[in-house]
Amino acid sequence: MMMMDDAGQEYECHTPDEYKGSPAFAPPMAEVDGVTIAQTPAIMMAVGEFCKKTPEDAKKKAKACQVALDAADFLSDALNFAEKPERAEKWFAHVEGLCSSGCLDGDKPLFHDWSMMMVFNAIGDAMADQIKGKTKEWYEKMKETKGFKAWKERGVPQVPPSE
Ligand SMILES: N[C@@H](CCC(=O)N[C@@H](CS)C(=O)NCC(=O)O)C(=O)O
Repeated sequence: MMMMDDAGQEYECHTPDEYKGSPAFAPPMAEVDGVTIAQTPAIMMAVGEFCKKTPEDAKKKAKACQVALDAADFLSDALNFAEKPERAEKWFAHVEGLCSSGCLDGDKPLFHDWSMMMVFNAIGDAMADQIKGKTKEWYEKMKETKGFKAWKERGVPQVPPSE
């Protein structure tokens, strides 16, 4: 949603129970140009392509795909950061490298920036003391984007409430 709002792309939101399309194991799902996609990184890549928020260069595109998949692993690992703080340290060091090398760019966010932003949305407040340097600069820029502000305004949760 943030990426589409940032791109000025119109979209509709539906609840998972309304879904009657091709096989997809679990929400979130997105219908992009007539094709239904599940799995967050795949959704981000497909929506990024549709909204022209994908690097044109093949090598940069491959790296961007890596970052979207990194973001999914980071979020999954974050569930265990209380028991494994060294994993948090390793992930934040990795993101600092991505920001320092310009791979994550808050000035011109692409689908992989939005993928990583979902992680920071989820854990950024709780782990604010670990967000420093170039990562902090990137995160602050992302929070100032049209896409982030529009998503905040909509008040739609990033994940459905647990039952
Ligand atoms: N790897 C999937 C995870 C999907 C997932 O865990 N979805 C949750 C909601 S956030 C769900 O509703 N799961 C229901 C289920 O697994 O049956 C993704 O990245 O989208």
